[in-house]
Amino acid sequence: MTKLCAASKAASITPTSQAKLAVNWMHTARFFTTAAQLHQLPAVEVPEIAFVGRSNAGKSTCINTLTQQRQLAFASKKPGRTQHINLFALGKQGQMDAVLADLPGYGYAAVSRSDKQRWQQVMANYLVSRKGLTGIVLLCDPRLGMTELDEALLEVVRPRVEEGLKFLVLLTKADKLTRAEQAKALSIARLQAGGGEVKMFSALKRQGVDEVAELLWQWSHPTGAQAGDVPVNAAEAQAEAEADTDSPSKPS
Ligand SMILES: Nc1nc2c(ncn2[C@@H]2O[C@H](COP(=O)(O)OP(=O)(O)O)[C@@H](O)[C@H]2O)c(=O)[nH]1
Ligand SMILES: [Mg+2]
Repeated sequence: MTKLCAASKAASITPTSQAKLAVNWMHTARFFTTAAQLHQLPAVEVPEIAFVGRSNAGKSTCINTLTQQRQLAFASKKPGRTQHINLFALGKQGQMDAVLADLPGYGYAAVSRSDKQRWQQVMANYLVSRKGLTGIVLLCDPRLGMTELDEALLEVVRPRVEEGLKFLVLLTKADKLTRAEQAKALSIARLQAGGGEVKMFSALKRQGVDEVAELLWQWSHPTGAQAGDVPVNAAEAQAEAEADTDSPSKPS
């Protein structure tokens, strides 16, 4: 309780402390539930952020890196086998304030045509009609670029994005590209995403981790954090950030 008060007394949240708060918030992620069909998913009252992308794009690795948990989203050695929508809860225990949804990867060649069609349908239903869906992170291996399937997904969500659904394209495995290649991949993806937000990410180098955590925090807390909403360890991060530096607001 005292820690929450300490956080709420902070005059303002600086960019660095906000990133720390967001990173610590991501670390609260834990398994919530799993379902094979949209109608089997529970309704949730908090913002939900979906991670989508082709098999092997680096989705599981990205979720594990963002949440600093090795096995949260199973980094499958057999792409296309995780055919469930998995939900992870974020926020202090007993006070879930957002949900991450890990959707099955698409485009895996060895999956039968009927399985592919079934999954495209489940995914499209989810993206079009899931209530509470606040944002989508589309992961894409920049060495492949945005493929037809990614573009089909963009088309499916376009009406919701026009109505305010948040959207981020994350170009993964940045460590495999030179700086020049990264710059080129970013500009191509920005064109394809129609001006939407695009960022580079590397789980290996931890590139983009703070920025993505901060963006997801902002998507989930559009009016800013209320003291009571701040998870305990995020509040700790805030207090630490205040103590870390010779901040002018620190009493002398
Ligand atoms: N070099 C590098 N490899 C990565 C990165 N992220 C994922 N990978 C590799 O890409 C492959 C697919 O990753 P995975 O997370 O299972 O992809 P998913 O099918 O989209 O969930 C695995 O061999 C990962 O080790 C990254 O940032 N850098
Ligand atoms: Mg995976």
